[in-house]
Amino acid sequence: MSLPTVHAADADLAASVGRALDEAGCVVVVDAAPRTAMDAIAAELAEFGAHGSIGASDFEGHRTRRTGSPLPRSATFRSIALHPAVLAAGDHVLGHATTWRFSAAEYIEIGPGESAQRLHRDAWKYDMVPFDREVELNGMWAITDFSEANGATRIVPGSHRAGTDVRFHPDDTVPAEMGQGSLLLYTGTVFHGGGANTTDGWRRGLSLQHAVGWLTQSTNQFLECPPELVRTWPDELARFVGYTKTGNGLGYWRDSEDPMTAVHPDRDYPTGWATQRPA
Ligand SMILES: O=C(O)CCC(=O)C(=O)O
Ligand SMILES: [Fe+2]
Repeated sequence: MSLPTVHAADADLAASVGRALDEAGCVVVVDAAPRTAMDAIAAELAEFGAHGSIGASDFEGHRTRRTGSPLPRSATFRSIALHPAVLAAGDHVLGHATTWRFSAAEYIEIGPGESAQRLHRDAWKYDMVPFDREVELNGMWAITDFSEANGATRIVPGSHRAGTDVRFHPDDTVPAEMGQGSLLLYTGTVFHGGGANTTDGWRRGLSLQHAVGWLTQSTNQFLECPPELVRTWPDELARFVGYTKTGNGLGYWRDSEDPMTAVHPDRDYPTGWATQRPA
């Protein structure tokens, strides 16, 4: 099985993305953003690379640099975090929940000589609980071109349907080869892993995680994106990073207040536990 691809200019992008995710659990959205946007993200994050960790574990990679917190650090990433393909995919896969939201993003630079990452399901992070539905919709922006040789993410299409005891072999994988500016989207149950980099260049990607609102986010968004920072962002982005009520009585603060009152104390928001879907 090869990876389904949809062009970002597809007249019915949401339906095409949804169909691919149903069938394969993954899709490559071709030319989802201009190459210049990818170069801008790389430039904006470059100064933080020194803080990125190398060699923390086999899983994280000993020749792989991971730089966190791209939302507050990259204005260009903020401008595409709510990309129509991401919203369509999230609504399709996680629309069963009252809300779904951003969970984390990480700039992953796979260096020369890195070996392939162990195949995994991202949703395993939730203590391997065998959820009866998808709880994550994740992705990877190609900040550089992704080739099999430079470590393109390897995916097992269709593995979202496999039972909890099934494991896959690297031979079962397909490299998500894509040009700079394309976007791989996949559900939390799809087996995948970073590829081996046999070139002398770096494979740079911006990994995305989104989850249903009733699960803890991977990175603590309220520390990374505090109210005084989020105040300068569009409301829909503030909601997306987590300033929203969700479920049946989750995410409010103080006296049943909407967390947006912490972002905009001058505004009135309804109180109470009821969820307001993000605008
Ligand atoms: O770098 C990649 O291509 C994938 C990384 C990944 O799947 C992860 O760290 O969970
Ligand atoms: Fe992963």
